[in-house]
Amino acid sequence: MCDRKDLTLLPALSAIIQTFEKYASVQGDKDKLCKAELKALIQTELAPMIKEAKGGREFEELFNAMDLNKDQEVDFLEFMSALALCTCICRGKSQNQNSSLPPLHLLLFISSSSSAPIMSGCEEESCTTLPVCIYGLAIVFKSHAGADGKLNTGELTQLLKEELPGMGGGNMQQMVSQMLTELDGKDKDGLMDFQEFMQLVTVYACVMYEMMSQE
Ligand SMILES: [Ca+2]
Ligand SMILES: [Ca+2]
Ligand SMILES: [Ca+2]
Repeated sequence: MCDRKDLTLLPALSAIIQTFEKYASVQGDKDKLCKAELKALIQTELAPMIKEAKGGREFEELFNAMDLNKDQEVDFLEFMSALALCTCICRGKSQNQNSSLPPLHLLLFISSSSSAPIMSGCEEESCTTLPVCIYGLAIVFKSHAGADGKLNTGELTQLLKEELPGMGGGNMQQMVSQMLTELDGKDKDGLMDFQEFMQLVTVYACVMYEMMSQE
């Protein structure tokens, strides 16, 4: 069975990157998902997250929503941003914040209160599936954020130390306060909520993606 303690940030991100690369490299630009590649990825990897097979017009809407720069391809930043957004919507953190979100709902059905639908799609040999990775990111956040559901300086420092060892080095404190300031959204509360955390994860994942694809 899936052991939640095994779901840590780096393996989850690395599995997300590998999944993206697997599908993006099928045809054309190997760093971008064309429509056919995205469709294959969603149908194969996100099946447990989708209520029913989506096709035709709904897929077009989804693709257009994900393709932020309108080059008819979905690159890793766009892909990761969509996953982050989905995860936030799942947790009900970004409700009524952006009216242009609806197409992304096509990807979703994760219940904000229960992990059962995702974990039910987690067979013994497929613990690194995309939905499980996404769920893992939420677990990482939740396990550090405490009762208020937000990360303060100490909690973020602890999270980074445990999940991203080697990061920050001697300037950990400075880096943490910079992160908190830069990613503090509209609420400006000096704390990192889940949506803000997912922005951090997105940036980090993109850096990781660059590094991994240069190897
Ligand atoms: Ca491609
Ligand atoms: Ca694009
Ligand atoms: Ca905040």
